[in-house]
Amino acid sequence: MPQSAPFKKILVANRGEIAVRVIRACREMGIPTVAVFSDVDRAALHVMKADEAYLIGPAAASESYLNIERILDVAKRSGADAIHPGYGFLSENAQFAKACGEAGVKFIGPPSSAMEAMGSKTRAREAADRVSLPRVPGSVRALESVAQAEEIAASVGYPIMLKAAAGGGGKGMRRVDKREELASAFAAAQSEALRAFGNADVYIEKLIVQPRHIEIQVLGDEHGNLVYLGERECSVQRRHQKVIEEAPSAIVDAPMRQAMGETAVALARTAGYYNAGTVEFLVDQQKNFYFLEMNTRLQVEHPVTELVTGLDLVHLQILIAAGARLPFSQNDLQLRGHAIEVRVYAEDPDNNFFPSPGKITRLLTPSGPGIREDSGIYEGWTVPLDYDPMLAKLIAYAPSREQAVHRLRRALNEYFIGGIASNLGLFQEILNDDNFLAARIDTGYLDRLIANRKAVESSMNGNGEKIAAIAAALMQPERNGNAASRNNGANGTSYLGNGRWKRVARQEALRD
Ligand code: MV4
Repeated sequence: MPQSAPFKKILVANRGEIAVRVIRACREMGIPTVAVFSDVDRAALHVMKADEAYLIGPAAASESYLNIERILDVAKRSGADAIHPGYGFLSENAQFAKACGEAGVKFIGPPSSAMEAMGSKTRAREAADRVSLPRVPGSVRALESVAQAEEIAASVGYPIMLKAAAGGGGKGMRRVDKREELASAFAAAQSEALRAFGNADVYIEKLIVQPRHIEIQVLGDEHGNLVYLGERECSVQRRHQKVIEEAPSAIVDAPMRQAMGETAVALARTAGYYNAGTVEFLVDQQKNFYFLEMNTRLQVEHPVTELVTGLDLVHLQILIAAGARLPFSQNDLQLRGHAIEVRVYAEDPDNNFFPSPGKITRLLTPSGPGIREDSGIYEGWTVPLDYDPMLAKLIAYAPSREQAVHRLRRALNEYFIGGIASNLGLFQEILNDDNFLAARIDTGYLDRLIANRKAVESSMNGNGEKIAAIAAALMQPERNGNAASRNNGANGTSYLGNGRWKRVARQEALRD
């Protein structure tokens, strides 16, 4: 801990659990915090946790959490000398980072030049080539004509992906299986990219079949020191929304970690990167890894890296932004244990994951050994429908993957959110699935699990609830005192397991 605080006051330009996470780090470092909030977030948790809070506008993010002028005005009025952007919103907006600098407020993140360099996928691929990194085969620059697209597609081989240079995170992607489909797909991808990003540039990548998504956390100071903090396995996702992340990945061994880590650091170095960043890779079934894109922010899933490295990434981000040198080198870093994070969303897995905002009438949160919960909610609060429906992250840490799974199952069993639907029940299913337990996961894993579950339901002709009740009654004698054999569904909707019904009934009886 430094003698004098690195900043006088930090403005947190975000909401929800990440704003609370940043405020906690500031409090630990003795730095006062300023929260900003929209009309619908007056009673939000981050507002209560900060030392001061300012209204910045209506619910629409474009008029509040994305409003650069309003946020910088609050920084000036409150006397904040640094801004932490969290993730999402303005966190990867190079213009915002620049505007902070011009207003004399330190942006806690990478330089705007590095954000710009990595914000364009084609520029990022050029950077990858400059330092000879393995990237997904395909075109480096934007395609200029159908003829050129056909030539490149033929040389890498079908199927291919057309991707928007300004895209990312799955937006503006299109799969093409054969030459006959290319011309029309190319035109459609261009107009889609223009509409979505204001930039029609499209490039080609070879399609990687059933890839894993594995990413490397990097951290650098403003003096040119850069390290990698191991990988995160993020393959369990749905519609480009990560659902479970873990560290380390079951398929990455020490040599592979080193190769991916050194690759990630080389890319960060060529972009003049500092502060926290993440280099994403696709990993094919032969464990070849390919650079995909770089995220120039602190990520949602940073806690799993914190747990296995023993570091506090937000503390480090703040110290780095104040000009400190990294307090360790690559050789000092050791990974220890296994961490698994689940993202708790206000959405209904039994209704096509439809968002389910509303009032939280009852909240029982897990704790105990090896459990961390990063949350932006509290009992009695109404989840607004205007933002991402992520409520909280639950993270289990244990010496091994198997023990982390057991710990996470136990914690999920303690978790109860009343009044709104959540995806808590889905995690019990995943954590009891043989493929997940054997770490046989790729980016299509969760879609297959959900499709499979739908097929089972329809084979029961809509009698699932009755069949479950009969099964539960039949199995009752063995189930008594055998918690491990229970198969719990979502809160209040059990597929099997009479014990769970009784418990939910007890909890519901407590409701207002
Ligand atoms: C791919 C791919 C297969 N081959 N690129 C989706 C998110 C975006 N960052 C890139 N994505 C993909 N790019 C090639 N050449 C498969 C995906 C992909 C994916 C990647 C990461 C995490 C989840 C995913 C889900 C579906 C597809």
